[in-house]
Amino acid sequence: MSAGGEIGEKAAEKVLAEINVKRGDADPEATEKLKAVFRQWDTDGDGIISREELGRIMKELDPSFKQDELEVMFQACDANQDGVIDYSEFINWLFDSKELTT
Ligand SMILES: [Ca+2]
Ligand SMILES: [Ca+2]
Repeated sequence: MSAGGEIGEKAAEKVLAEINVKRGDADPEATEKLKAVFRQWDTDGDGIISREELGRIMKELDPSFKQDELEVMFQACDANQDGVIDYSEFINWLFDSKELTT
């Protein structure tokens, strides 16, 4: 995929490790955990993750995370490039859209 793939992938692995979910694990419990993470990241509760929200979270996960890395990663996550990350883009990012297309 794009140049953001690697940075995005590392971050995704970190997130999955935090909630103890394996990549591609589609059981209901894993889905519930991911939903909970999405809600947690969506701090203003509007159903989407903005650049600012993602930036805040990544800084929390990794204080050395840089703004330009965030930019690259955001581009990688925002598949339809409307400037925000919705739930399906979030799932595709964490679970690798190559294997999970729905
Ligand atoms: Ca939001
Ligand atoms: Ca989007």
